[in-house]
Amino acid sequence: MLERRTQKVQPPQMYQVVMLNDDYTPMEFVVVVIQEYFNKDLETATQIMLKIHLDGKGVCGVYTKDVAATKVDQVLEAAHKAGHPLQCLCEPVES
Ligand code: TYC
Repeated sequence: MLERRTQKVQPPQMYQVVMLNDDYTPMEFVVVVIQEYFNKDLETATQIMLKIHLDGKGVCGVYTKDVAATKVDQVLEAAHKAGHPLQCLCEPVES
């Protein structure tokens, strides 16, 4: 019989999508991006944007690896298309 103790399933490693501040991307654009790709309401998106503006970076959301990577791609593509230097990245959440 198989050992039950060896069957434990770990929850997946989660990744946070971190957005970085810059001096050129308009605040309004960042708020729209956070609303659109991270499903935040206007007030929450504005708070996250202001935190990034003041602290240099901020977490927009926490996802599994593939979803986080897709969010990064979407943000970078939207920023590039709009001609803004907005940067974001994903990093593993400390467990
Ligand atoms: N610092 C930018 C400005 O003053 C606004 C900004 C906020 C840019 C957040 C990027 O991730 C960012 N226009």
